[in-house]
Amino acid sequence: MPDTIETTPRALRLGVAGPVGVGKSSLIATLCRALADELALGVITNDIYTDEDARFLRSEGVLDPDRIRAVETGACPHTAIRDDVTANLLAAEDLERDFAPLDLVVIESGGDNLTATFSPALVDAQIFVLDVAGGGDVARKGGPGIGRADLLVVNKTDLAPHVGVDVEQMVADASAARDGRAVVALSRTDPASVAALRAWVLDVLAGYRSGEHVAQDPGPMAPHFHADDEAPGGGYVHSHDDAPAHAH
Ligand SMILES: Nc1nc2c(ncn2[C@@H]2O[C@H](COP(=O)(O)OP(=O)(O)OP(=O)(O)O)[C@@H](O)[C@H]2O)c(=O)[nH]1
Ligand SMILES: [Mg+2]
Repeated sequence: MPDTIETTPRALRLGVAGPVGVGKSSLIATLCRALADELALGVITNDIYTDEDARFLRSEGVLDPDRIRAVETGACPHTAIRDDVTANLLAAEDLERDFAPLDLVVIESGGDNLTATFSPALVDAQIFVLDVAGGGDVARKGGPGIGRADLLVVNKTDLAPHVGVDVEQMVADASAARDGRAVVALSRTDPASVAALRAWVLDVLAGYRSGEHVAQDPGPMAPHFHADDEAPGGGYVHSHDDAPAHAH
């Protein structure tokens, strides 16, 4: 019997969050293509009602389909990536057990608004994604993801001429909101931007393995209330009349 137990460090868990349709699944497909030759990968998707994103990623053929697992949250996306991360943690552990050793598990949040971020109990690092089609001013709107995610991606830069957005200005606004934290302007059609994203991930992975990288919490949701809660006194309030009943 050996008197020490060899433990392999677990995979880096990388969250990808951001509003609906900004290109989170596409970014993950791009990352898988860029990294699959050198890293052992797994992906977890979070959708409210379906496994649509997992299906999309499987159909892209970027990974063995069984390395892509879906968590159906049945509630607001932030519930499963922040308030109770159990389902995602179990999915990550399952992936790691089934395909050990993995280097990287990428977790896609369901599309939400500007306020949803991952708990550091679930991910070691997180990317917040905006796209130029959402408007250049979004970068100035702040919030925990824009301000403090480990990386902010300004996506779909190839669309900028069509939607009248100045990418350099949007990146400058985003950088100003982030106290110098990293920003990458990305288009899946621009290999140099994909290389920048790939290099950022490899850098975080190296920092994680050396123990230098520390998971950061970008901060909680803005106070809000759900239709089945009592309204708090004042403050920012929104309700989810179409969401299944759930509590926080
Ligand atoms: N032109 C262009 N379109 C893109 C790019 N990345 C993604 N898209 C398109 O944007 C749309 C939304 O992409 P998704 O990857 O599904 O976005 P998502 O953020 O995962 O969406 P939800 O999971 O529904 O929130 C799709 O039609 C993509 O083809 C890009 O770099 N350039
Ligand atoms: Mg998606």
